[in-house]
Amino acid sequence: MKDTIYDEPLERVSGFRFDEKVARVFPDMIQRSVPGYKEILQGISLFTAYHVQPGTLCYDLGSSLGAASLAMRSGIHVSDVDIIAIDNSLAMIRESKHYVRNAPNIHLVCADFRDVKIHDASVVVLNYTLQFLPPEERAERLKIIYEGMRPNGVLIISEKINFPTSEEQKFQYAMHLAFKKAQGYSNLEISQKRTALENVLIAETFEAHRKRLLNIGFKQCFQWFQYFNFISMAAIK
Ligand code: GEK
Repeated sequence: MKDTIYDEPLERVSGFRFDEKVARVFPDMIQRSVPGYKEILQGISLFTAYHVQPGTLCYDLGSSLGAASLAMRSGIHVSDVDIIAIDNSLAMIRESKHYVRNAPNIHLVCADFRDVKIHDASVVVLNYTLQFLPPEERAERLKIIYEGMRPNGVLIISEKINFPTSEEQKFQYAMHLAFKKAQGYSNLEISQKRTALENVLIAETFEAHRKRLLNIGFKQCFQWFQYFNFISMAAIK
């Protein structure tokens, strides 16, 4: 289904929520809004194949319709591995059942991922989810994830980011705007969505992410993907 949520002028644009309307059009919305989304899913499959350990768990935190869980699943070639897919939107969890119904090792959990204990994890994915947590909570949350991971496990974090110089900030944001227009979004749709995401999605720089992950104890942190202001990082415990 095509995303037309913001194509009519709204009297008042309220804060973005992952409700039924969004869940219904989500595959189209994310594909047309996030440059490189498909390539990142391919990367998640490859990271999983390389890092997953037998007898461990994989976590997809903020799983939406389960795309990253399915990507992880395609990379698992060792025995006794389950995938825990967690999202706090009931609409998303309901809709995701259509996508993951033939995948018995994917367990859908409707919960705030901050309330779920992470343990025995060899692969953890935060694919465009951390950006929705208040920034002041992010270090503590990532530390808890780190503690629930096995040595040599991988944490993959994809985020919309900001840049340290105003020139690059302007340049990359203009290119993202061009990307959305090329995907068929109108100026009205783009500006109403931007208003809805203000104070809901809070971006940071790659350097801020990297420093925090290394401070927590991850032994390596690399940026492995970038398409304009969207990046993906891999941190190794
Ligand atoms: C994908 N990873 O397709 N606990 C659980 N879920 C949360 C929380 C939270 N605290 N905060 C936000 N979410 C997916 C795409 S979308 C990204 C992720 C986007 C959930 C929220 O309900 C939504 O489903 C998801 O995180 C973010 O690979 O739309 O920009």
